[in-house]
Amino acid sequence: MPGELVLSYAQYQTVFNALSFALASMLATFVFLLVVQGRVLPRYRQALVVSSMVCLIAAYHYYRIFNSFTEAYIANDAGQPAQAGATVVYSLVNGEGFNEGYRYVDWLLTVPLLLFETVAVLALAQKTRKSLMLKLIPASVLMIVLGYPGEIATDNLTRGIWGALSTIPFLYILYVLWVELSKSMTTQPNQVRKDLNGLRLLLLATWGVYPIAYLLPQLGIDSAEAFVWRQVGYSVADVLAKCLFGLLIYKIAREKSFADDEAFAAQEIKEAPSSAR
Ligand code: RET
Repeated sequence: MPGELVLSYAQYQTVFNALSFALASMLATFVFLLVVQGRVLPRYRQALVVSSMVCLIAAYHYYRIFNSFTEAYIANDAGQPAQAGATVVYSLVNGEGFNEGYRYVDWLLTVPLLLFETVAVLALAQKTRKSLMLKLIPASVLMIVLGYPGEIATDNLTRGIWGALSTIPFLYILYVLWVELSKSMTTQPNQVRKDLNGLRLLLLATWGVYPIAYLLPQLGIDSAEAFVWRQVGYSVADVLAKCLFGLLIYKIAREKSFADDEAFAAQEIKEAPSSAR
């Protein structure tokens, strides 16, 4: 049972700080992506709006996850000041379990939106876009819905079975995205092509962290350690997959705006100090 987890002072602080870091990153990126809307052509703005929505949705969920964590674990020496290195341990308060469900609800909303923004920034023909979304969105919902029963399972066999089922749509999404991004790369300007390649690698590297973090309990790692590293893994991967990814989408949208419209590029370059180009 997760209720039996006991965290050391350092383990508690590690999770606390990882969640706090993720919350701050989501809020800051949300504001940034809203403010820079006018720095790209209108046809790319939807990708940026969706990207900032992803960060706001995630910020809300990180706030809930953070509260759920601090309410679920209390110091066993409540009342005395905690000190680094002291033998303070934190255990779950009965009945106030840590809710892992927030992450899955978050992914259920943000993963389809992330896929949408990726396809939107490519500015493909309407028909191609639609057929891509029809493949990617159901697959992403399936991936998350199949992962959840395993995440809250208390035995490794159940966890493994749901994890394996969830991996099928996961691999399908990566395959479709890889092929589509490669196809559209051939028709893009040079710098955009480089950035799309970066986007592709970032996607592969960060999305790959989720199944690994999920697998930790299966690898025979102590359950408190597995819990801590899973929280850190999911949080860092979320910051990369949402914030860094959103910033890269902005960079691509801006480069494509410049390539599409010389007058816009000239205007922007005239107004911006060289450091902001
Ligand atoms: C689960 C269950 C185990 C198997 C796999 C998983 C994949 C999860 C992924 C989540 C991606 C989330 C993102 C969120 C950012 O907003 C569900 C952990 C394959 C890939 C990108």
